[in-house]
Amino acid sequence: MTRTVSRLTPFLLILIPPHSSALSTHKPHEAHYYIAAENVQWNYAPSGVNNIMPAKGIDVWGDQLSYDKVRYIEYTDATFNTEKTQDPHLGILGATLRAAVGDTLKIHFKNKAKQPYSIHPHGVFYTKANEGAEYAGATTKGGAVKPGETFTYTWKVPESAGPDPNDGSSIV
Ligand SMILES: [Cu+2]
Repeated sequence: MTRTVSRLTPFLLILIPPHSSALSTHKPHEAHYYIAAENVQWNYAPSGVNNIMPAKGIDVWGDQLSYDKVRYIEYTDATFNTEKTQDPHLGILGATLRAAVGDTLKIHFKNKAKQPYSIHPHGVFYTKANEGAEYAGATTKGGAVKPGETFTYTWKVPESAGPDPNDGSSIV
């Protein structure tokens, strides 16, 4: 039996301040990312062992370990042919997006999955068209990108999105 559990996998948005010493020469720029939503089979315990809570065994995942999922996979460019390698410890998580205050993120999103998907960010500025969310009376193309279609989100990183002086050097 294969259960269909299509849930969005989250991605990381790492924001860094403009004034930290390492970034004192940072020039605001556009950061382009190419991300596709794709149906995959995801195995929650490929080792056959529950490495999180061994005493609970592998039954915590139900009667199987692999499920239909949708992942956000990063590619090198707009052809969406070559996947970027991702650190294995990120597991099912989607691409890590990095930006500094003053930058503009351009997220080229292609829906290779079987139903509509979007990307909705927190911590950045966006217009309604770039919000990546749908709710009553606010249907946008980017809020539900149809299978086979592409949408480019534009998100600006304002100073208020960066860490305050007493925060660490980056925030997630
Ligand atoms: Cu939100």
